[in-house]
Amino acid sequence: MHPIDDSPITRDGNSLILAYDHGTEHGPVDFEPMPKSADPTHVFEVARHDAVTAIALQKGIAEYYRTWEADHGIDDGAPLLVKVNGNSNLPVREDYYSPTQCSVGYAVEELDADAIGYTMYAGSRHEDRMWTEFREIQEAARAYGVPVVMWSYPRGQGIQANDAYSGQSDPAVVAYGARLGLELGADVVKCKYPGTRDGWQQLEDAVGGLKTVMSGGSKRSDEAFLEDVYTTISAGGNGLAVGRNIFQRQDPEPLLDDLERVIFEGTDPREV
Ligand code: FBP
Repeated sequence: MHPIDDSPITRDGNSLILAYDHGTEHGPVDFEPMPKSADPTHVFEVARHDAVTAIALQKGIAEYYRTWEADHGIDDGAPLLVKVNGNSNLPVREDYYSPTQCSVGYAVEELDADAIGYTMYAGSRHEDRMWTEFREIQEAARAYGVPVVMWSYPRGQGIQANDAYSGQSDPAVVAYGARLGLELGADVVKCKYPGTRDGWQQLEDAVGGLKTVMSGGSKRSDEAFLEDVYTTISAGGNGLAVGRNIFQRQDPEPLLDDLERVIFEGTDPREV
């Protein structure tokens, strides 16, 4: 059986992954609009909503999560997706690169991870290195029987220099990144929303049935956000991996209620 088929990170084939790796990727600036979100335990509580099928954390916060669960006697928290690579926006690099900080063995054996996450920057000067690192991660995840979610974000000098592409949000670039998830052996591919239904359809047409989830992006209104999510679901998408649109809200529960209906019941947001 394919590791995603009986994985707790999906429900009826779809997922809502609450991403909370922003302290690594963007820094504390992402917590400023909602200062309580800097406290991981606040977000761990948010992840207990029924709609959430996984919480995506870097190694250190994943250790914190498991300790918090044990200290509070929680045995029904959100499944854990350990993001095994990541990078801050502090270093000066010649191009995009996301180094590995956690082995799959540590994630599964020590953290009891339900899934593994990996960011891939195809188009960067460091693409070759990342492909090699991903190979090791994907093969280790197969050996443990845990699914791999690829954050597939083509970006860098190769994209900028290619006249065929208008940038990292170009639907052709997003679709290429999604296809690489299939080619390289991911179980779910997480992609930036290319802005239109046609753009998401182009991606779906490229992935041969691989599960796809939309990357949340910067905070917008409930209506605009739900509309984007519904657009991807109605074009064949399998859900969402979202951070700022949840934890930057004072009370994310009503939006999670609505997302649950859109993602798992296919409800048009104009009806929720
Ligand atoms: P958001 O919903 O807040 O966009 O989070 C999704 C995510 O992929 C995070 O996992 C990650 O920290 C961030 O976006 C990376 O975004 P970018 O590389 O575009 O800055």
